[in-house]
Amino acid sequence: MVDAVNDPAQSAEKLQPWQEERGRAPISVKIVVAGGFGVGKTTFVGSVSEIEPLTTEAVMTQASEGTDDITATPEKTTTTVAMDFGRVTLDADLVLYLFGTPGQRRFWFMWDDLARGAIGAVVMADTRRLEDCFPALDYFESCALPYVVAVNHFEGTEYYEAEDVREALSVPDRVPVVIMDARKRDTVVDSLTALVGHALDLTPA
Ligand SMILES: Nc1nc2c(ncn2[C@@H]2O[C@H](COP(=O)(O)OP(=O)(O)O)[C@@H](O)[C@H]2O)c(=O)[nH]1
Ligand SMILES: [Mg+2]
Repeated sequence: MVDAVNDPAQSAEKLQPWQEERGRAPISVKIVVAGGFGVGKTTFVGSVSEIEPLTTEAVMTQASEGTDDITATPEKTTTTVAMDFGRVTLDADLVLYLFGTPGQRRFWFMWDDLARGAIGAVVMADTRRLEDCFPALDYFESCALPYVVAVNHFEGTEYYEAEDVREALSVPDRVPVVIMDARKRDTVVDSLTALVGHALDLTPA
């Protein structure tokens, strides 16, 4: 992570219209970004956040050997030890606060706190390790929090249609499934827009 505190150029964040104009009161909502270890949650938050994303990456040490499975992501040398946090203004007056869950099982105790007050969740999936997102799917189904499945398609891996992933995961028809790339801002925004739309559909008028 870039050290924003020590780099004034980096920390000079562009102000959003809702931050500059008096009398403008944006709607702020909380969104959880979940999924297995190495699926791209930190990348997802970093791609869209208009503030320097707060992340608590730590260099993986031998302590996490055997605990964190990096066989599918051998280039990964850091891991999120607590959570990611970012902010994105969608639609001028709708501000999303993104909270990335820590993937590792030993941090699941944090999920209830992260989910509290959220309007919904993005469950990220990697088609090479679909089963890694089952705990997140089960969790959001059990607490009836609206969610979408965002399939982070890593280039060079086989491409699957959204409907194939839906079937493989047994995700209900009402849940949007989107194919995206966590490094590409527009596809991350599309995933978030799908979630906000889905959450609104489920909210009683
Ligand atoms: N090629 C490719 N690499 C990605 C993509 N998304 C994430 N990565 C890489 O995969 C690794 C794991 O991503 P990260 O965001 O740290 O996963 P997290 O554990 O879910 O937070 C990192 O090295 C990322 O740079 C993607 O869409 N394509
Ligand atoms: Mg992470």
